[in-house]
Amino acid sequence: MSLYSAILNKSSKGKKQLAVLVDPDKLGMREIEKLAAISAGAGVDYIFVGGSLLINNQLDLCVKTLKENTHLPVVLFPGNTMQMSWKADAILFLSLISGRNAEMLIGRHVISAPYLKISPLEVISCGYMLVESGKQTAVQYMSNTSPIPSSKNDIAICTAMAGEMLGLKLIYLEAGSGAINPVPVGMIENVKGSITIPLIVGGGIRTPEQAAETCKAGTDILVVGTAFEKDPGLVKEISAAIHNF
Ligand code: 1GP
Repeated sequence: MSLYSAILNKSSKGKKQLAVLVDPDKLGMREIEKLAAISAGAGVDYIFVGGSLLINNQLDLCVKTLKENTHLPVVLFPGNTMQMSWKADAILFLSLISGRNAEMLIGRHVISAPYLKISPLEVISCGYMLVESGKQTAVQYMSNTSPIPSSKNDIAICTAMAGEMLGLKLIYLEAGSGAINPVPVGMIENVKGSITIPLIVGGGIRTPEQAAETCKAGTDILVVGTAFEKDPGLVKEISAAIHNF
């Protein structure tokens, strides 16, 4: 079964899914091994790999280490076209539909398409939507785009609807890594109510309570990175909070 079919299957049954985000620049291989082992034992659904930059050139090694230490699907969540590894299982082919930067909407995709075509990666298209979250985040700066204001549910709804109508397979509401404020619950509810494809939400989730609230609002896949880098013990707690939801 393809990864996307598995995501659709779980989402259609109302099963909440947790993705642990690993940024190869922020963790050493020992820490990655440990996080992989904890994730596998805690019922995590996916490992996402990516970051705004790749300073250490450790992507391949990071994916290999993850694959050796867990059976979980490893999904590339690339900050740019350099972040490719054939060792992963799938890639989120992100189009930054909240912005008006043509490079992020389609330009980079044209460059990477022939490479992805011959790769063994499952390519899953994803409408990526940045939401204002209290301060400028790395992804806003690097993408040179403005986020959707957190109070503008109508803009978020229409953007997500357009993404689905264009044939994108997932919508990702992103507050940004380490965001002060996560995506507002009201915006998640509104967006979820206006699309039929699975909804990913991430950025600034630090507690099991926030995780449960986010899932209750309609998130299908919750992504957490920073909180797990600081305290890998939280993986178990947040996984329990969303899977027993
Ligand atoms: C960032 O949504 C992810 O792209 C996760 O954010 O690091 O704040 O958990 P955090």
